[in-house]
Amino acid sequence: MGVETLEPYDDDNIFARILRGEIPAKPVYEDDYAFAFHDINPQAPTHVLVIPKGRYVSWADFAAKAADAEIAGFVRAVGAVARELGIEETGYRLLANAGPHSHQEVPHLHVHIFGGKKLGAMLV
Ligand code: IU
Repeated sequence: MGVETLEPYDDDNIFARILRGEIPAKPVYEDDYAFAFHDINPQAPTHVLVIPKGRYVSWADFAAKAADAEIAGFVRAVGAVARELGIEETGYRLLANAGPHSHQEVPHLHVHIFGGKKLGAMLV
């Protein structure tokens, strides 16, 4: 079910359950601040989601509430994942949806990493 408005954090959202190990995911990377896994419905040859371990709905929520170490750790993790996926040289796209206008489906902040082919021009 889609998000109707940007809501408070829901501890039963699917990514919270993945973080708790209640639902399996195909892991790519993990450290103290972030977990990365393959998207279940890939939109590109490489399609990985990177999520912070903390309880944040959106980028703005994260930026407002997270400790500096969490922010630095998450940003570094996204970079580390792109390198580990081997797409740093060929290129990739980052995307973070927030709220209903963006079609955010899961209300736990996630950064999509798309790559592995020449992507289409950015659409809004
Ligand atoms: P969005 O930015 O909230 O629209 O993206 C949610 C993504 O989460 C979407 O690409 C789904 O395919 C993906 N996903 C997943 O990888 N595993 C799941 O169990 C569920 C969604 I639900």
